[in-house]
Amino acid sequence: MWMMLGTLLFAPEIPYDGIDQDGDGADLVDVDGDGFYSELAGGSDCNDRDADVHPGATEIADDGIEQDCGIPLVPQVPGWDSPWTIVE
Ligand SMILES: [Ca+2]
Ligand SMILES: [Ca+2]
Ligand SMILES: [Ca+2]
Repeated sequence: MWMMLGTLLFAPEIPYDGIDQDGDGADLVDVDGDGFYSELAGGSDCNDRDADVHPGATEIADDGIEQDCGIPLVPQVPGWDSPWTIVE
């Protein structure tokens, strides 16, 4: 029984599965430790393996990396043909 419990306590944590493998009281949902939970766990971090990538991060232009996770910071383009666009 205690050996089994010890095994459970020292089991490696598997992120995002809703199960607390390592016994620290919570499932691991922020692997890179940037303070944003992974999208896989219902959070907003689109890359939980890179602490430099999270919503609100400074976007570096033209480097091919989506630092801010594509959280839109610019308003909808006027004139875009959308059923949701209110036409006056
Ligand atoms: Ca887990
Ligand atoms: Ca994270
Ligand atoms: Ca991240």
